[in-house]
Amino acid sequence: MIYDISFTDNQHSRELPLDIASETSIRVVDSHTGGEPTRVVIAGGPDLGSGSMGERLQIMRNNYDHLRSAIVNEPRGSDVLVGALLCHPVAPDSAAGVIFFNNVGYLGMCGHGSIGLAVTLLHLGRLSLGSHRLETPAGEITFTLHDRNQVSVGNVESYRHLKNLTVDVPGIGPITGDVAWGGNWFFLVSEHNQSLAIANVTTLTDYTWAIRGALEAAGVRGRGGEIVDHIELFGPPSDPATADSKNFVLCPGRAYDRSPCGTGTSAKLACLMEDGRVKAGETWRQESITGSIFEAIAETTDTGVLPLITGSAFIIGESTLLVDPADPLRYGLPG
Ligand code: PYC
Repeated sequence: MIYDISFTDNQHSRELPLDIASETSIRVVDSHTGGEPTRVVIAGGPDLGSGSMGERLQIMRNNYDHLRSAIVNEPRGSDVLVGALLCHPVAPDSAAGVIFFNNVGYLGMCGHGSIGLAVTLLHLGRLSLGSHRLETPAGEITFTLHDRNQVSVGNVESYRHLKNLTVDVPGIGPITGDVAWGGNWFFLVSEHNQSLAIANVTTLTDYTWAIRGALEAAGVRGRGGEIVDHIELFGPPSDPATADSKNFVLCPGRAYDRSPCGTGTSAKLACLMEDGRVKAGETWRQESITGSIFEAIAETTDTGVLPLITGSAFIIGESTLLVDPADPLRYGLPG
């Protein structure tokens, strides 16, 4: 059941010109999902019209990118923060629409962010427990609120695009992986010589950043020509009794995902299922570099898999961001 969801669009337009109002006061709720933060903008965001989430993303990118930076970048945020702009949905039976963004740009979909958004809407009393539809730039997804923290996200169709692709990475050598879609584009690497330990994140960041650069230099792209901007390394779990695999995920702005990455886990599951290593309906437990775990199952379609990702989020703050026109750093440090 949908309660009185009020959306970010036009929150202050009755009293003040939108630009002034939206740059003055932005209400946000912060949560973390397995350690990865989500900042949901619940009021004071820009008016992006009534088109699809993909169309609104383009308007935000073209006209309001300074607000993205103001909301997630330092000094109000940090490189690791993912923003989620709550929007009016197009379809009346959707609970909401959302545009996800980070320190350098926008995300088609975000698994941990959808879990964070769901828990935020429940926390605000705007949604009840149960299943709801959510419109994202990558397509419509569903989420089910099991309780105040645990959420299952029915992600967009996920699939492998390229198998066993080898790129020559300067300073590292040949690296082989798969290019797969899970709502974002991933290069998934299981064969590497890295230790997936939290103490090693600086080295892991440099290593995966080098792989990303090599993919770009080699012209490796997603199916529609999109940049492959998430790099995912896999290794053994800390404890095989609780997880099947541990990952390290490099995000587009060089931050690493503290959660197991919902879209990355979806991409992984698509590859595992195509290889027959996980069957439809079997659970895959993906551990993150910080030790948090998502559980994933999927059913197959003609062209990929439909993953269901389960994780938990916790509310960690509610605040009003103030953007003072006199502040030379009002739009944040550039990402
Ligand atoms: O959970 O899908 C995800 C995600 C993408 C980037 C950061 N988290």
